[in-house]
Amino acid sequence: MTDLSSFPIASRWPAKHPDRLQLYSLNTPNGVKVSIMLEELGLPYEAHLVDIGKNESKAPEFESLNPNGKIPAIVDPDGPGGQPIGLFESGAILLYLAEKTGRFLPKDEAKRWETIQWLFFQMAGIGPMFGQVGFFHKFAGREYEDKRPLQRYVDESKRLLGVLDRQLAGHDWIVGDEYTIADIATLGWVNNLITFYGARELVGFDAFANVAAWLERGMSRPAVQRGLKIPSRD
Ligand SMILES: N[C@@H](CCC(=O)N[C@@H](CS)C(=O)NCC(=O)O)C(=O)O
Repeated sequence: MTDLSSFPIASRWPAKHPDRLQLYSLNTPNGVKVSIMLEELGLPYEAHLVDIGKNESKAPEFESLNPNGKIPAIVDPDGPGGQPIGLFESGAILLYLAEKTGRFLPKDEAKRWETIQWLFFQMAGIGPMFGQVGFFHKFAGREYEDKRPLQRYVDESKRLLGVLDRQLAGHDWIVGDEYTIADIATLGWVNNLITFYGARELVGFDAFANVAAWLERGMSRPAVQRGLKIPSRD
């Protein structure tokens, strides 16, 4: 029986199956990257809901795993050398799971780096910029009289969608014919922008035909549909 007692997070969110990978998350655009990946892989895992609306990601037990106080985070009882490992930052977790399983990261060296490049594009560009659109369009920032911050992030998001649209021209997935962690990282964010954030018209989404077709392709994957709901509040 695996012992997770060296991870304080397991005292607040106890494992029913300590031999399975433990996911601490919520089904936000960053959270679902990991649940989609785990669903795609079919790895046994246990999902724990961390309610960021109740500041649970700032609890000392959570911050003992992620000092940055944000979901998602994991503990894999079967980490390197068979020893447990804790990880945070969704991009790092996707890379870890891809390397562990040999899936969703191309074997070809050049394609592998291309995938990592587009994963970083999501982490450094799409996520932060779309997130600001959410803040200024849907959440507290909506009330701000000065609309320039909203406009800045809308313009930047449109620009990023244009970059993605050109990259997707002529093929099904971000780095070509292979579905990779770059797609897994990006699908939830694009979906969230036009659904939960209600920014479809604001960013002129329908002008990005390649992105729209790619999103539809991604959303038709059963693992993506399942991952988008894990872990949910209800
Ligand atoms: N770069 C981080 C970002 C994680 C992140 O921003 N998570 C949000 C939810 S999408 C969060 O936990 N927010 C709660 C808070 O900031 O208190 C990652 O990709 O893992």
